[in-house]
Amino acid sequence: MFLWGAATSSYQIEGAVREDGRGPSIWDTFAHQPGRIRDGHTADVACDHYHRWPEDVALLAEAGFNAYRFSIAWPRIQPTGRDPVNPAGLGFYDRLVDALCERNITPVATLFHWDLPQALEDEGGWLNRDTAARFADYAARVAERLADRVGIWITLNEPFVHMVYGYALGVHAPGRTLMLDALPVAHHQLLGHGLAVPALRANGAAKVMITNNCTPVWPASDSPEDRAAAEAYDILHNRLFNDPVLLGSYPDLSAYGGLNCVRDGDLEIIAQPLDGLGINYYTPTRVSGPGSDGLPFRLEEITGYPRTAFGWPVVPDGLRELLESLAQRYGAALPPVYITENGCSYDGIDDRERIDYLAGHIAAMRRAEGVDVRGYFVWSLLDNFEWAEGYHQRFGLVHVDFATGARTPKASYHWMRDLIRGGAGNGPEREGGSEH
Ligand code: GBH
Repeated sequence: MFLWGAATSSYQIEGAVREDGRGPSIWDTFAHQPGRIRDGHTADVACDHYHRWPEDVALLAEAGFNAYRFSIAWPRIQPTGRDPVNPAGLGFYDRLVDALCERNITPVATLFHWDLPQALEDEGGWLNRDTAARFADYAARVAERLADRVGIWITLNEPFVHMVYGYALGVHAPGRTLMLDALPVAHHQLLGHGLAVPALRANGAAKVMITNNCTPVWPASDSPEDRAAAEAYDILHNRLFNDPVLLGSYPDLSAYGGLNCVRDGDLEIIAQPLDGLGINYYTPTRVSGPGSDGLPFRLEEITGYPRTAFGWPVVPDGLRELLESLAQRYGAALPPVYITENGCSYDGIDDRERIDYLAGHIAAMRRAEGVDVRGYFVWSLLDNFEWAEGYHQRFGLVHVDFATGARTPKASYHWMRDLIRGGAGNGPEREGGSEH
């Protein structure tokens, strides 16, 4: 059965950051530092999902979603990043998973959506190889409790973004500005993924995958310089995370100074066979080359497309292009693909632009040839804490009034419900539902 779902992440929706024994995460620390988040917003309360989750499960059910992608906050499970486990933290996700199952909604659980326990950051975070082993232990603890009911496990969400925004540019937690010295963060996250896969399966996990955010890379012109820049950017953004997982090898990273922290046997650990590949798609990336700062590329604006409220260009066919390029590059090594995030920021409850966005991207997904696409998850169920933007960007199918917590389904929510009811639930290939 094709999975139609909505996605969220723990830090962006839960709030209740000091409740029931949760330890601090790097995002609590970061959001409370002055100047980090637009207007000084924090996620201390966010959507208050920690208390309002029954209402959110009801919203999923009423829309007809048969899957829900959420993430588990590591510092609720292991407040310091290691045992002992905090039973109240596990209990929260246990009740959530039960409620989803009662409504016939497949739980899709992400283990790491960037909220690392602060205690592990104090030991170097993902720059420290040991964090990979800690992650596998945490994965085992969660699976012991939930694997009998979770349909799909996702180890990491977007290790590229966590490395670049968190450790290279410092615009996300933990706020480090290491530029190319951040590269070990890629390897240690991937190693954590590779160690977690067998830990999850040993504890009963049915399906395991990773979610990478991928982007089609467009050279700004046909010049050899721009084409070389596009290839270099493709290596950093897409292949650095897909190649080791699917092929067991790193692409040529010499333009970035190489990876010096890889030990014998690491790539075998990372290249565990997977049950799927999660792909988050938002926009293509246009580059020219080379950059002026020692980088082999320069990011260029994409013109000639509409933009979301965030300013991101809306390029639905980029999703088809991306899926087909994955099929071409990886061939038989490409497992079934799940679009684990796709969505946009727009204001308002009568959000016709979001309907156009979703309709365009779902149509593009259906056009893609040579890829076995098994699921599509809208980012996001709820308006939520959009990282460095605070509450300014609204990605939800459901509007949240952050003063009261009140939820109001938007036009796009009703549109998704009609799409799923119209028979789209039977497969990605069928044209279901109404185009408004
Ligand atoms: C995801 O990251 C996250 O998983 C999720 O938590 C987040 O809330 C959601 O997306 C929305 O941001 O400036 O036009 O070149 C998305 C990663 C990185 C994708 C920046 C778009 C830049 C677009 N994004 N990227 S553009």
